[in-house]
Amino acid sequence: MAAGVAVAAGISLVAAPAGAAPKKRPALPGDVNGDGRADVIAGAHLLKAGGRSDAGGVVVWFGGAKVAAKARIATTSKPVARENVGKVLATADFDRDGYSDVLASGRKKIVVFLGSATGLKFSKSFAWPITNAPMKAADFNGDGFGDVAVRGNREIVVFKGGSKGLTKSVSLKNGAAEFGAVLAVGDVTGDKRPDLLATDLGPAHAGSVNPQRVSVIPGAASGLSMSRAWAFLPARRDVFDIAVGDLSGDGKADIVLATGDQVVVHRSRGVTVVTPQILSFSDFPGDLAIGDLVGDGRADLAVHVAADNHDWVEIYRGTAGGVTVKPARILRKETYETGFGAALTVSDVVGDRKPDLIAGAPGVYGVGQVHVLPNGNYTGLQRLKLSTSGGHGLGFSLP
Ligand SMILES: [Ca+2]
Ligand SMILES: [Ca+2]
Ligand SMILES: [Ca+2]
Ligand SMILES: [Ca+2]
Repeated sequence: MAAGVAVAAGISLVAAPAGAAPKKRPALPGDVNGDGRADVIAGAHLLKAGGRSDAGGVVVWFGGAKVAAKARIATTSKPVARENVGKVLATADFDRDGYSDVLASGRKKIVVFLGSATGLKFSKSFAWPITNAPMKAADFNGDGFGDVAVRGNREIVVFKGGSKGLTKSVSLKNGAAEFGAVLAVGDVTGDKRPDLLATDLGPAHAGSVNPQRVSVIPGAASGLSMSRAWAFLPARRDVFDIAVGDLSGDGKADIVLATGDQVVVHRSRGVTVVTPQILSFSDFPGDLAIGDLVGDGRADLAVHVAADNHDWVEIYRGTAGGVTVKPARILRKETYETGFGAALTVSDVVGDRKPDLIAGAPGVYGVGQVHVLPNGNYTGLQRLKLSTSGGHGLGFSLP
């Protein structure tokens, strides 16, 4: 019998070849310190660092039953004035060492920070044609290493994770001038692999004559490829945020678009989307996030709404047909001008395996906080602050 193979009662066990190091289990996305709980990660693009104004950086608070109050700040090794690092963030374990890493945008650059037991550490920067480049991370090819897609010049560049970190793999193009202007991630096709979603144009594209087509580029073992992509034309062309999650509970992630005065829910059929459900707003819908905040096993939709210097978040319960017409919950206790919810994400930072709502609150004069609402409720609310003299501008961006 070959070494490493044992056969007993019809069951065979194949051991790892001698000498092969066991592969580390990748960190949960957002678990920077590798303790099994996602951490709160926020961009602080107006942070003063090394005496340089608006150099920017990334802040992490470690998750826990009570999220650690200590803000751990990471900046580049040589902060540059007005570089605004951290306006856009993406997180995954790019080198599969058990610590989630962060890619952050800057002025004409993108910056890699690596996770560790003590927080994020600057790794390297790449020159980049786009400032504040949209980016989304996920393990698109399913090899356990986090990958990341970043909008470039008339293309989306995919960096593949590996034991040495990120390396450039493919360029995705479809001829659109602003391909990737809005990016999102989720398993729209229902094969348990994350897919990348990308718009052709930004919502403010000057002289836009074409509808703002949305492409779905399926994740696959061979990586992302336009050859498998499909697309649909939303009725609106002012889509500025896309959230993806299985609201209907059929195993295929549904696609929700935020526009100037509507939220448009397209249920996924795997290779196409159905005629949308439209939620109309008399105020202004903003950032979107999806996760099971109601706790019924089906994902729900959180919508930031803004009106007259006042901001709140509405939570719509997922249903077989999309979402409920009326919100199941309205989170509206903030005073004026906090910008509560201007950035939203859903992540289990408390560590009870139920998703929590993380809401950026940029605040007046860009002082800013990040609010943690356990399971999307005020009970147990934590307001995280950045306590440095030069700290401003926190809470605009979440991965
Ligand atoms: Ca953690
Ligand atoms: Ca890592
Ligand atoms: Ca991968
Ligand atoms: Ca679905």
